[in-house]
Amino acid sequence: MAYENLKKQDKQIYAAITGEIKRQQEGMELIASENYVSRAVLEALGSVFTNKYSEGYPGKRYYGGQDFTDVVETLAIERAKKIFGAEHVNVQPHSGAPANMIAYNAVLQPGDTVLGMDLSHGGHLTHGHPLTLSAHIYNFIGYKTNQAGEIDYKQLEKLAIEHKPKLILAGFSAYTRKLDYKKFQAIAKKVGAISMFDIAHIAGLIAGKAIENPVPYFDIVTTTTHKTLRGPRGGMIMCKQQFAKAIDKSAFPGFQGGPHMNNIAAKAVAFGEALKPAFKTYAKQVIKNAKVLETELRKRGFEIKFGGTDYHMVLVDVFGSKGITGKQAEHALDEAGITVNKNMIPDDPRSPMDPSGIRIGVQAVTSRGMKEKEIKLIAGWIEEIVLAHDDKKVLAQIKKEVTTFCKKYPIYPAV
Ligand code: DSN
Repeated sequence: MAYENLKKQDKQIYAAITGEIKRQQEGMELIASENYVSRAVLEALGSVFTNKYSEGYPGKRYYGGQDFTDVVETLAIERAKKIFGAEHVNVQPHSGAPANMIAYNAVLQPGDTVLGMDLSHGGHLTHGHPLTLSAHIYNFIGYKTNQAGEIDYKQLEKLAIEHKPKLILAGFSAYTRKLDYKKFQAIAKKVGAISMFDIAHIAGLIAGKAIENPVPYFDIVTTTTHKTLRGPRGGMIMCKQQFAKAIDKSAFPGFQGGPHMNNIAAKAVAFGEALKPAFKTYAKQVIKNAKVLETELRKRGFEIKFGGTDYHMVLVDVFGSKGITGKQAEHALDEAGITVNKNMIPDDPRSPMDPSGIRIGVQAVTSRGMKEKEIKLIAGWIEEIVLAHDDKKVLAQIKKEVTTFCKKYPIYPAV
């Protein structure tokens, strides 16, 4: 990638960007929420659309000069509708947290009750964690997983009947099992609640038809566009027609100002990619790779939470399995060139800053072309690193091996 102007004008930022390119090329990226966008997506992101204000929606803007913004936003919407079969799509949310806030604001009044999944059981911060703004405005009640590690639908139903929530929220950032859409929907219907699913982690698996599409089942579906969906950093909301006006009004003028049209152009490009047959192959390979990782780690004595994975990631109890904390494991893996994040496990006896688990996702390495054979090697490295977590020499040696290996799978060749 050429950055000639930047190189001349701003050496510090140029150095940081080229350093980051090198880091991404040479490192093994296993954070479950990251991916590599295509060059075409990068070009759209870096386009002149960043210069343009376009408050409003296609055909109904507050400023002039919208000939081409309307083209890209309409294409993004139409492509998203085609991928997910959505009745209505809003592509303006800047990211996942604002998308959720916009959705809440569209259908809730301050003080309304929401049932959301507990963070330590695999939910997400924006689904009711006390430190978030939404938790200050709405009354969140958390549901959990059962002993078998699956969503406890009985508890969910009991809580729904007891608390009569206005909204029941599904979605997860670490939970790895398939959701029973019909059961979830039936509980929402029984108590007259609106149903919402935050599919941020699994949007690409749905787009690639590797798992069933939940969009027809739920009233509102929010997502980010940059995880398994492999688009630019951003958010999106899909909903049934009856919520369309409320969602659009809540996004603008309710919550955001001008949409980031360079980002929306990049979303449109990524959605175009997700509609191609190659994306189906990718999504299926992601799940195959995650299954191999689960099996290989289990063979090596790691406990996989939730009883396994149906998606792109596994949650591993490193403290329970190997006696090192999630933070220690994250640091040791980092030193050896493998990036993951420490993560709470259900009912974690440890703290969020030094929890028992690590979360490992394979969607980014799958984008680099890694398959079952490579995943087995990765599992072997993870074991070696965890066992030798205190030994700097061993970690440095593994880093050399990981770097050499990653260079064989270039993310952006010939930078
Ligand atoms: N940070 C994202 C994740 O890692 O799941 C979502 O908040």
